[in-house]
Amino acid sequence: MERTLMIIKPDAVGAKHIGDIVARVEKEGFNITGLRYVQLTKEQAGEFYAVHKERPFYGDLVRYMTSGPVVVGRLERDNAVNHWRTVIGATDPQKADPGTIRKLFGTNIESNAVHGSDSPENGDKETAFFFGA
Ligand code: 3AN
Repeated sequence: MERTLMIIKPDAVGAKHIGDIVARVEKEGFNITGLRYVQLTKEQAGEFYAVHKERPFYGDLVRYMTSGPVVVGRLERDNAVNHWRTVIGATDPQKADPGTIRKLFGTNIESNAVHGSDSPENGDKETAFFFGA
C-alpha cells in the first residue's frame, strides 16, 4: 500500500485542529499506521527540510516547525500521495481550493496547517524518518 507522511504543523496543533484533521484523514479512507505527538529539534527539522536548504525561507521554516509541538502520521491507502495532496490543497492557503485542509485551517504560505509527501518515493523516505522502515 502506498504511504505518505502527514505532519499537523504547530499552527494547527495550537489552534486545536488535531481532531478535525485526523477525522478528515479517516473519512478520506486512509489507514493510520503510525501517529505521534512530537516536539521537533532544530536538527530534525533541518534534516527533514534539507531539500529546501538553499531557499530563502529555510531558516524561517525550521524556526516555525520547531516553534511548538507537531503531530506526525503515517497514512496508507491506494494513491496515498496524490490523494492526500488533493485533500490538503495548494501550499498557499489563499490559493487552496474550498474545503481543503489548508483552506480551512491554514494561515499563510508558511503556517499552512499540514504537510504531505510529494512523491511515493518521498512518502517511504519521510515515513521512515519518523517511524522506521
Ligand atoms: P508543499 O508543502 O506544498 O509540498 P514545499 O515542499 O514547496 O510545499 O514547501 C515546504 C514548506 O515550506 C511548505 N509547506 C511551507 O511551510 C514552506 N514554504 C514553501 N514555500 C514558501 C514560501 N515561499 N515562503 C515561506 N514558506 C514557504
